[in-house]
Amino acid sequence: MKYLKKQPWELDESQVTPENLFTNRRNFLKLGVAGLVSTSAVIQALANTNIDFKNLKYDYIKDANEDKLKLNTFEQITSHNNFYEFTTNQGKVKDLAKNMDTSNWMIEIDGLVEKPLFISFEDLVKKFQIYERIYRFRCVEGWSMVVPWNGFMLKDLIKAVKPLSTATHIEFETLYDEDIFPDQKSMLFSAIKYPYVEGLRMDEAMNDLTLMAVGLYGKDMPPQNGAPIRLIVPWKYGFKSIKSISKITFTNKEPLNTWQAENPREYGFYANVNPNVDHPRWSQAKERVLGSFFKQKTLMFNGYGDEVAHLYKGMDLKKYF
Ligand SMILES: Nc1nc2c(c(=O)[nH]1)N[C@H]1C(S)=C(S)[C@@H](COP(=O)(O)O)O[C@H]1N2
Ligand SMILES: [Mo]
Repeated sequence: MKYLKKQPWELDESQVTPENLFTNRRNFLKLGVAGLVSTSAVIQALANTNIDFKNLKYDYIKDANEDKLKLNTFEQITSHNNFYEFTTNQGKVKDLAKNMDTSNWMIEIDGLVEKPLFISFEDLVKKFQIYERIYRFRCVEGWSMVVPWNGFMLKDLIKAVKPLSTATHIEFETLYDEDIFPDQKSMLFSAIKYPYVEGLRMDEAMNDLTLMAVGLYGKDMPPQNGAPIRLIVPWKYGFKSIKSISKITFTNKEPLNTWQAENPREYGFYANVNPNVDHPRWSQAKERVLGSFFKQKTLMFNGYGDEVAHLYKGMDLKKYF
Protein backbone atom coordinates (compact mmCIF):
# COMPACT_ATOMS: atom_id res chain seq x y z
CA MET A 1 0.00 0.00 0.00
CA LYS A 2 1.26 3.35 -1.08
CA TYR A 3 1.02 5.33 2.17
CA LEU A 4 2.81 2.73 4.20
CA LYS A 5 5.85 3.86 2.28
CA LYS A 6 7.34 7.24 3.01
CA GLN A 7 5.35 10.23 1.82
CA PRO A 8 7.20 13.22 0.39
CA TRP A 9 6.58 15.29 3.52
CA GLU A 10 8.05 12.64 5.77
CA LEU A 11 11.38 13.17 4.13
CA ASP A 12 11.66 16.76 5.31
CA GLU A 13 13.40 16.65 8.68
CA SER A 14 12.30 20.17 9.57
CA GLN A 15 8.70 19.09 9.34
CA VAL A 16 8.71 15.66 10.78
CA THR A 17 11.32 15.42 13.51
CA PRO A 18 10.01 18.08 15.86
CA GLU A 19 6.41 17.09 15.18
CA ASN A 20 7.01 13.58 16.29
CA LEU A 21 8.71 14.68 19.46
CA PHE A 22 6.53 17.59 20.47
CA THR A 23 2.93 18.45 19.77
CA ASN A 24 3.42 22.16 19.28
CA ARG A 25 5.80 25.04 19.47
CA ARG A 26 4.81 26.09 22.99
CA ASN A 27 5.48 22.67 24.47
CA PHE A 28 8.62 22.50 22.46
CA LEU A 29 9.96 25.69 24.03
CA LYS A 30 8.68 24.80 27.49
CA LEU A 31 10.49 21.49 27.46
CA GLY A 32 13.76 23.18 26.63
CA VAL A 33 15.22 19.99 25.23
CA ALA A 34 16.88 21.53 22.24
CA GLY A 35 19.85 19.29 22.84
CA LEU A 36 17.86 16.27 21.79
CA VAL A 37 17.80 17.25 18.16
CA SER A 38 20.40 18.78 15.95
CA THR A 39 20.77 22.55 16.08
CA SER A 40 19.78 22.94 12.46
CA ALA A 41 16.60 20.98 13.08
CA VAL A 42 15.74 23.27 16.00
CA ILE A 43 16.28 26.40 13.96
CA GLN A 44 14.27 25.01 11.10
CA ALA A 45 11.53 23.89 13.44
CA LEU A 46 11.17 27.34 14.92
CA ALA A 47 10.98 28.83 11.46
CA ASN A 48 8.53 26.28 10.26
CA THR A 49 4.87 26.86 11.09
CA ASN A 50 4.05 23.27 10.16
CA ILE A 51 5.01 22.10 13.62
CA ASP A 52 1.84 23.76 14.89
CA PHE A 53 -0.32 21.30 13.00
CA LYS A 54 -1.42 18.54 15.32
CA ASN A 55 -2.08 15.00 14.27
CA LEU A 56 -5.78 14.20 13.95
CA LYS A 57 -7.32 12.86 17.13
CA TYR A 58 -9.41 10.37 15.19
CA ASP A 59 -8.54 7.08 13.58
CA TYR A 60 -9.39 7.00 9.94
CA ILE A 61 -9.85 4.46 7.18
CA LYS A 62 -7.08 4.85 4.65
CA ASP A 63 -7.63 5.35 0.95
CA ALA A 64 -6.22 2.56 -1.23
CA ASN A 65 -5.39 5.18 -3.90
CA GLU A 66 -6.44 2.83 -6.66
CA ASP A 67 -5.87 5.46 -9.35
CA LYS A 68 -2.27 5.75 -8.07
CA LEU A 69 -2.55 9.53 -7.90
CA LYS A 70 0.70 11.31 -7.15
CA LEU A 71 0.17 13.42 -4.05
CA ASN A 72 1.15 17.05 -3.82
CA THR A 73 3.31 17.79 -0.81
CA PHE A 74 1.96 19.22 2.45
CA GLU A 75 4.03 22.29 1.73
CA GLN A 76 2.47 22.81 -1.73
CA ILE A 77 -1.08 22.26 -0.52
CA THR A 78 -0.67 24.70 2.35
CA SER A 79 1.27 27.45 0.55
CA HIS A 80 -0.97 28.32 -2.42
CA ASN A 81 -4.50 29.07 -1.27
CA ASN A 82 -7.69 30.82 -2.24
CA PHE A 83 -9.28 32.17 0.93
CA TYR A 84 -10.56 35.67 0.22
CA GLU A 85 -11.54 36.27 3.86
CA PHE A 86 -7.80 36.70 4.48
CA THR A 87 -6.48 38.05 1.18
CA THR A 88 -6.73 37.53 -2.55
CA ASN A 89 -2.94 36.97 -2.61
CA GLN A 90 -2.60 33.20 -2.89
CA GLY A 91 0.91 33.08 -1.47
CA LYS A 92 0.07 35.17 1.59
CA VAL A 93 -2.97 33.35 2.97
CA LYS A 94 -0.73 30.94 4.86
CA ASP A 95 0.93 33.67 6.87
CA LEU A 96 -2.16 35.81 7.47
CA ALA A 97 -4.14 32.77 8.65
CA LYS A 98 -1.55 31.20 10.88
CA ASN A 99 -2.99 32.48 14.17
CA MET A 100 -6.61 31.77 13.25
CA ASP A 101 -8.35 30.73 16.46
CA THR A 102 -10.79 27.90 15.79
CA SER A 103 -11.26 26.79 19.40
CA ASN A 104 -14.91 26.92 20.51
CA TRP A 105 -16.03 26.68 16.88
CA MET A 106 -19.79 26.19 16.68
CA ILE A 107 -21.82 24.86 13.77
CA GLU A 108 -25.52 25.48 13.29
CA ILE A 109 -27.55 23.02 11.26
CA ASP A 110 -31.11 24.15 10.59
CA GLY A 111 -33.87 24.59 8.04
CA LEU A 112 -35.92 21.69 6.71
CA VAL A 113 -34.71 19.00 9.14
CA GLU A 114 -36.30 16.98 11.93
CA LYS A 115 -33.30 17.36 14.21
CA PRO A 116 -31.70 20.81 13.97
CA LEU A 117 -28.36 21.05 15.75
CA PHE A 118 -26.27 23.76 17.33
CA ILE A 119 -23.12 21.89 18.11
CA SER A 120 -19.41 22.40 18.68
CA PHE A 121 -17.05 21.24 15.96
CA GLU A 122 -15.48 18.82 18.45
CA ASP A 123 -18.80 17.16 19.26
CA LEU A 124 -19.93 17.02 15.64
CA VAL A 125 -16.82 15.34 14.29
CA LYS A 126 -16.92 12.67 17.03
CA LYS A 127 -20.22 11.36 15.67
CA PHE A 128 -18.89 10.12 12.33
CA GLN A 129 -16.45 7.69 10.78
CA ILE A 130 -13.39 9.54 9.44
CA TYR A 131 -11.83 8.54 6.13
CA GLU A 132 -8.77 9.45 4.17
CA ARG A 133 -9.76 10.48 0.64
CA ILE A 134 -7.09 11.11 -1.97
CA TYR A 135 -8.76 13.42 -4.47
CA ARG A 136 -7.86 15.57 -7.45
CA PHE A 137 -8.77 19.19 -6.74
CA ARG A 138 -9.20 21.59 -9.67
CA CYS A 139 -9.55 25.37 -9.29
CA VAL A 140 -11.51 27.24 -11.96
CA GLU A 141 -8.38 29.38 -12.48
CA GLY A 142 -6.57 26.43 -14.08
CA TRP A 143 -4.37 25.05 -11.30
CA SER A 144 -4.89 21.73 -9.58
CA MET A 145 -3.47 19.45 -6.92
CA VAL A 146 -3.88 16.00 -5.39
CA VAL A 147 -4.69 16.07 -1.69
CA PRO A 148 -5.07 13.33 0.93
CA TRP A 149 -8.00 14.87 2.80
CA ASN A 150 -9.39 13.48 6.04
CA GLY A 151 -13.07 13.82 6.80
CA PHE A 152 -16.48 12.28 7.09
CA MET A 153 -19.13 11.78 4.44
CA LEU A 154 -21.67 14.60 4.24
CA LYS A 155 -24.18 11.81 3.67
CA ASP A 156 -23.65 10.59 7.25
CA LEU A 157 -24.37 14.04 8.67
CA ILE A 158 -27.48 14.37 6.48
CA LYS A 159 -28.82 11.06 7.78
CA ALA A 160 -28.19 12.12 11.37
CA VAL A 161 -30.27 15.31 11.15
CA LYS A 162 -33.11 13.69 9.17
CA PRO A 163 -34.07 16.10 6.38
CA LEU A 164 -37.78 16.64 5.69
CA SER A 165 -39.03 15.33 2.35
CA THR A 166 -39.38 18.95 1.19
CA ALA A 167 -35.60 19.59 1.46
CA THR A 168 -34.08 19.67 -2.02
CA HIS A 169 -30.82 21.58 -1.44
CA ILE A 170 -28.26 22.35 1.25
CA GLU A 171 -26.70 25.75 1.77
CA PHE A 172 -23.37 26.28 3.54
CA GLU A 173 -21.96 29.45 5.07
CA THR A 174 -18.47 30.38 6.16
CA LEU A 175 -18.23 32.05 9.56
CA TYR A 176 -18.70 35.81 9.60
CA ASP A 177 -16.25 37.20 12.16
CA GLU A 178 -14.36 40.40 11.50
CA ASP A 179 -11.88 39.60 14.27
CA ILE A 180 -10.82 36.42 12.50
CA PHE A 181 -11.09 37.47 8.86
CA PRO A 182 -9.46 40.79 7.96
CA ASP A 183 -11.16 41.10 4.56
CA GLN A 184 -14.61 40.91 6.18
CA LYS A 185 -13.71 44.04 8.13
CA SER A 186 -12.85 45.92 4.93
CA MET A 187 -16.56 46.43 4.24
CA LEU A 188 -16.92 48.45 1.01
CA PHE A 189 -13.38 47.51 0.07
CA SER A 190 -13.84 43.77 0.62
CA ALA A 191 -12.93 41.55 -2.32
CA ILE A 192 -16.35 39.82 -2.26
CA LYS A 193 -19.57 39.93 -0.26
CA TYR A 194 -19.50 37.93 3.00
CA PRO A 195 -20.32 35.49 4.42
CA TYR A 196 -19.14 33.16 1.64
CA VAL A 197 -22.05 30.93 0.61
CA GLU A 198 -22.14 27.67 -1.30
CA GLY A 199 -24.74 25.03 -2.01
CA LEU A 200 -25.42 21.55 -3.33
CA ARG A 201 -28.42 19.69 -4.63
CA MET A 202 -29.47 16.95 -2.19
CA ASP A 203 -28.35 14.12 -4.48
CA GLU A 204 -24.94 15.77 -4.93
CA ALA A 205 -24.67 16.16 -1.18
CA MET A 206 -25.58 12.49 -0.64
CA ASN A 207 -22.94 11.24 -3.11
CA ASP A 208 -20.26 9.07 -1.50
CA LEU A 209 -17.50 11.37 -2.78
CA THR A 210 -18.81 14.46 -1.00
CA LEU A 211 -16.69 15.03 2.07
CA MET A 212 -16.77 17.24 5.13
CA ALA A 213 -13.02 17.58 5.50
CA VAL A 214 -11.46 18.13 8.92
CA GLY A 215 -7.83 17.57 8.00
CA LEU A 216 -5.24 16.66 5.42
CA TYR A 217 -2.17 14.42 5.52
CA GLY A 218 -3.47 13.10 8.86
CA LYS A 219 -3.21 16.56 10.47
CA ASP A 220 -5.91 18.94 11.66
CA MET A 221 -7.10 21.16 8.82
CA PRO A 222 -4.56 23.97 8.42
CA PRO A 223 -6.16 27.43 8.78
CA GLN A 224 -5.30 28.41 5.21
CA ASN A 225 -7.13 25.33 3.90
CA GLY A 226 -10.35 26.08 5.80
CA ALA A 227 -10.03 25.08 9.45
CA PRO A 228 -11.67 23.51 11.25
CA ILE A 229 -14.11 22.04 8.74
CA ARG A 230 -14.76 22.55 5.04
CA LEU A 231 -16.60 20.96 2.17
CA ILE A 232 -14.78 18.96 -0.53
CA VAL A 233 -16.65 18.20 -3.76
CA PRO A 234 -13.91 16.76 -5.98
CA TRP A 235 -15.79 16.75 -9.31
CA LYS A 236 -16.57 20.48 -9.06
CA TYR A 237 -14.36 23.54 -9.38
CA GLY A 238 -12.62 24.45 -6.14
CA PHE A 239 -14.85 27.40 -5.30
CA LYS A 240 -17.68 24.99 -4.44
CA SER A 241 -15.50 23.55 -1.65
CA ILE A 242 -16.39 26.19 0.94
CA LYS A 243 -14.06 26.67 3.88
CA SER A 244 -14.49 27.22 7.62
CA ILE A 245 -18.17 26.33 7.72
CA SER A 246 -20.34 27.62 10.56
CA LYS A 247 -23.83 27.12 9.18
CA ILE A 248 -25.59 24.41 7.17
CA THR A 249 -29.19 25.02 6.08
CA PHE A 250 -31.54 22.54 4.42
CA THR A 251 -33.79 24.37 1.94
CA ASN A 252 -36.31 23.86 -0.83
CA LYS A 253 -34.59 26.12 -3.36
CA GLU A 254 -31.28 26.38 -5.15
CA PRO A 255 -28.92 28.47 -3.01
CA LEU A 256 -27.37 31.55 -4.58
CA ASN A 257 -23.68 30.79 -4.16
CA THR A 258 -21.13 33.58 -3.68
CA TRP A 259 -19.41 33.41 -7.05
CA GLN A 260 -22.66 33.22 -8.99
CA ALA A 261 -23.89 36.26 -7.07
CA GLU A 262 -20.64 38.14 -7.80
CA ASN A 263 -20.57 37.32 -11.51
CA PRO A 264 -23.44 35.22 -12.91
CA ARG A 265 -22.07 35.36 -16.45
CA GLU A 266 -18.86 33.61 -15.41
CA TYR A 267 -19.95 31.35 -12.53
CA GLY A 268 -23.01 29.22 -12.07
CA PHE A 269 -24.46 26.97 -9.42
CA TYR A 270 -23.17 23.63 -10.73
CA ALA A 271 -19.51 24.38 -11.53
CA ASN A 272 -18.79 20.80 -12.58
CA VAL A 273 -15.24 20.42 -13.87
CA ASN A 274 -15.67 20.27 -17.64
CA PRO A 275 -12.84 20.61 -20.17
CA ASN A 276 -15.41 21.16 -22.96
CA VAL A 277 -17.07 24.23 -21.48
CA ASP A 278 -14.70 27.16 -21.30
CA HIS A 279 -14.82 29.94 -18.77
CA PRO A 280 -15.81 33.12 -20.65
CA ARG A 281 -12.28 34.47 -20.24
CA TRP A 282 -10.13 31.34 -20.56
CA SER A 283 -10.08 27.72 -21.72
CA GLN A 284 -10.74 24.95 -19.21
CA ALA A 285 -9.19 22.21 -21.37
CA LYS A 286 -5.95 22.04 -19.38
CA GLU A 287 -4.59 22.59 -15.91
CA ARG A 288 -1.25 22.97 -14.20
CA VAL A 289 -0.70 20.76 -11.17
CA LEU A 290 0.97 22.72 -8.34
CA GLY A 291 4.69 22.18 -8.64
CA SER A 292 4.73 20.99 -12.26
CA PHE A 293 6.00 22.85 -15.24
CA PHE A 294 3.81 21.27 -17.92
CA LYS A 295 0.06 21.46 -18.17
CA GLN A 296 -2.04 18.32 -18.30
CA LYS A 297 -5.46 17.63 -19.78
CA THR A 298 -8.41 18.34 -17.53
CA LEU A 299 -10.72 15.35 -17.13
CA MET A 300 -14.52 15.44 -17.44
CA PHE A 301 -15.97 15.71 -13.92
CA ASN A 302 -12.33 15.92 -12.84
CA GLY A 303 -12.02 12.17 -13.44
CA TYR A 304 -15.04 11.22 -11.32
CA GLY A 305 -17.58 10.61 -14.12
CA ASP A 306 -18.25 7.00 -13.12
CA GLU A 307 -19.40 8.21 -9.72
CA VAL A 308 -21.30 11.36 -10.66
CA ALA A 309 -22.21 11.60 -14.38
CA HIS A 310 -25.62 10.05 -13.66
CA LEU A 311 -26.52 13.06 -11.51
CA TYR A 312 -26.59 15.28 -14.61
CA LYS A 313 -28.18 12.95 -17.14
CA GLY A 314 -30.24 14.88 -19.68
CA MET A 315 -28.95 18.27 -18.50
CA ASP A 316 -27.30 20.65 -20.94
CA LEU A 317 -23.96 21.22 -19.22
CA LYS A 318 -23.31 24.37 -21.25
CA LYS A 319 -26.46 25.88 -19.79
CA TYR A 320 -26.04 24.48 -16.28
CA PHE A 321 -22.40 25.49 -15.87
N1 LIG B 1 -14.83 30.66 2.61
C1 LIG B 1 -14.13 30.48 1.47
N2 LIG B 1 -14.09 29.26 0.92
C2 LIG B 1 -13.39 29.06 -0.23
C3 LIG B 1 -12.73 30.15 -0.88
C4 LIG B 1 -12.78 31.42 -0.25
O1 LIG B 1 -12.21 32.43 -0.72
N3 LIG B 1 -13.48 31.55 0.93
N4 LIG B 1 -12.06 29.93 -2.07
C5 LIG B 1 -12.49 28.77 -2.86
C6 LIG B 1 -11.61 28.50 -4.00
S1 LIG B 1 -11.75 29.51 -5.35
C7 LIG B 1 -10.75 27.43 -4.02
S2 LIG B 1 -9.87 27.03 -5.41
C8 LIG B 1 -10.56 26.60 -2.82
C9 LIG B 1 -9.08 26.60 -2.46
O2 LIG B 1 -8.83 25.68 -1.45
P1 LIG B 1 -7.34 25.49 -0.91
O3 LIG B 1 -6.82 26.83 -0.49
O4 LIG B 1 -7.44 24.52 0.22
O5 LIG B 1 -6.53 24.96 -2.06
O6 LIG B 1 -11.31 27.05 -1.69
C10 LIG B 1 -12.61 27.52 -2.00
N5 LIG B 1 -13.33 27.80 -0.77
MO1 LIG C 1 -10.73 28.41 -7.09
